[in-house]
Amino acid sequence: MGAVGSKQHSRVPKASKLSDVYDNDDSVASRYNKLVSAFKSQFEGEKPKTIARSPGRVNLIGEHIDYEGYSVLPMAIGLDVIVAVSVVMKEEGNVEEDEAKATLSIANVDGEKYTPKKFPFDHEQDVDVKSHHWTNYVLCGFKGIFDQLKKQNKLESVLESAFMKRVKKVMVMVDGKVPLGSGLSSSSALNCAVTVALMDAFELSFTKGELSELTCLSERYSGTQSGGMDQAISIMGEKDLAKRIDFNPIGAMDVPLPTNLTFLIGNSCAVSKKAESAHKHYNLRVVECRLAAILMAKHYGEDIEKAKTRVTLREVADLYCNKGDLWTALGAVRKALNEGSYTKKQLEIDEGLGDLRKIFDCENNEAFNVVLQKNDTFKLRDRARHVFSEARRVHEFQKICEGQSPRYAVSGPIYEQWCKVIGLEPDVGVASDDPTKDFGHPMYGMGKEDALAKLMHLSHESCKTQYECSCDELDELVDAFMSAGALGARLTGAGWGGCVVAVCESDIAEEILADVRKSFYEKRFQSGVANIANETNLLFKTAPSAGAAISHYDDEKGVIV
Ligand code: NG1
Repeated sequence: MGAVGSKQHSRVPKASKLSDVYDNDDSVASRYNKLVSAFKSQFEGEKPKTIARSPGRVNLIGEHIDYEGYSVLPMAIGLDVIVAVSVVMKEEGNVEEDEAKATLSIANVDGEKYTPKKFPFDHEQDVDVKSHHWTNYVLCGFKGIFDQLKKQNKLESVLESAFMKRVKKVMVMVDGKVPLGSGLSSSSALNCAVTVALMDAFELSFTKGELSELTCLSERYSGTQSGGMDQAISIMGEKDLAKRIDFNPIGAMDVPLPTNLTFLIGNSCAVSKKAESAHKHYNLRVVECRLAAILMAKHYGEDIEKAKTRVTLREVADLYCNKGDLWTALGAVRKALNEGSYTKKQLEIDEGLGDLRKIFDCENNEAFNVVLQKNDTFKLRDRARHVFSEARRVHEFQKICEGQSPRYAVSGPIYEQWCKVIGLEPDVGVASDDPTKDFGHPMYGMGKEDALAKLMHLSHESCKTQYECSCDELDELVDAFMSAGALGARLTGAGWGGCVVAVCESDIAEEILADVRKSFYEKRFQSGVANIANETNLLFKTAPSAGAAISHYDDEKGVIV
């Protein structure tokens, strides 16, 4: 079966009953009831109108390449964020109410841990990135809706509409089940669920593609230079299908996964504090990739001022590397970029880039400003090597899922070690005049399952050694899955903590879970690093789940309609 089903032009589906979205609606029904009661008690008896949900995701392959323009291959998971919203309108002819400023009140079912906050109903307010309150992501979603209207030249007319002029207060109640800081994209699930709920409550309608793009951009208000994968799969995910998410323009193609394989998720128990550490992790990588793109453009003879306008590695590879051929791009990396790190001085003076702050528009971009203030060295070759090789692995992974025989895996340096783990003889490298020599290892003749697993494992090695976004706990958990009999395992999401995704033959999934529980989690339960009460959210099987959905609450029937 070929890649089909680009769904960006369709709208978020309306769920008329919970079983439209969830497999098990008993526990889900009580969760929705709890959301509704929390809403009523927080907002003095008001009733919710719209309830939207948007899921977390697990990325099967394609890490840290979405912001470089390359396709990634995630699937939505069953864990999601649900958001109940209602809008109270000003009473007609009530002068006092007419003059009062409208408000946006945000609360959480777990109000002790996630305290409520009230904001003005003002889409121009700033998100306070210096204090990392969970409601920041709700504000991102709120602002994104108006940004989208502006982009569509509809902002003025919507603001002047009878509906918007009469808004008195907007109430938002949230319940999240995606574990925080785990690489399963809790932040985007929240941002997307809020955006979809508010869109519906404000009587607006955007396509899935528009929602994916606007939530990608709006999440940047929280301080990370988000790439777009998480929001796109949260909005466009579908039951039983992984998706290849493309960018510029955004799209989601169905990728059927082999039915005899099961995907497992394990949380490393190392929390990745994405927003707080962005300057030395995520945003630093975005900066390094851009610098790599600029130096590659310069290597291809571009005038320095022109080269400085290059933003992504893909842009440069498409122009100069045999129309974006990834093998050629990998070869070019070795010629264009030095091994090791560049200092700021080397980049500004020796490479002639001038003030880096200007390139990254630091006056207007605080996220990049902090990166340049806090870092003096930038690794470019390893980062670019990861990006191009990972993009290639995504391509191979999709093709194999679609039935093509395995061909090449683009490997990192410890390919031999991996062969030992799964008991294969290391392949002989490819011809020595081939630019792919450091990276390419044939997979001819390999079974589909082993080949997919191999790609996942090589992806982890590349994340670990080239992109340096793994950590000891993630590596230990990858090893625990492999020793337990998984075919492949890798960190998923941004890394530096968070989760591992592993793949195994379905009939031994339970055995593997039991083994990993013993080898990785038992000691953590004992030491208190992990909470045993939370066990089912730490280690579990997962399958592709539905994406965002909208439902409406009917108080009389007391159900979702
Ligand atoms: P996490 O931090 O795991 O949700 C982040 C980015 C993605 C992508 C991955 C790395 C956001 C919201 N998400 O995911 O776009 O770049 O890292 O592949 O920033």
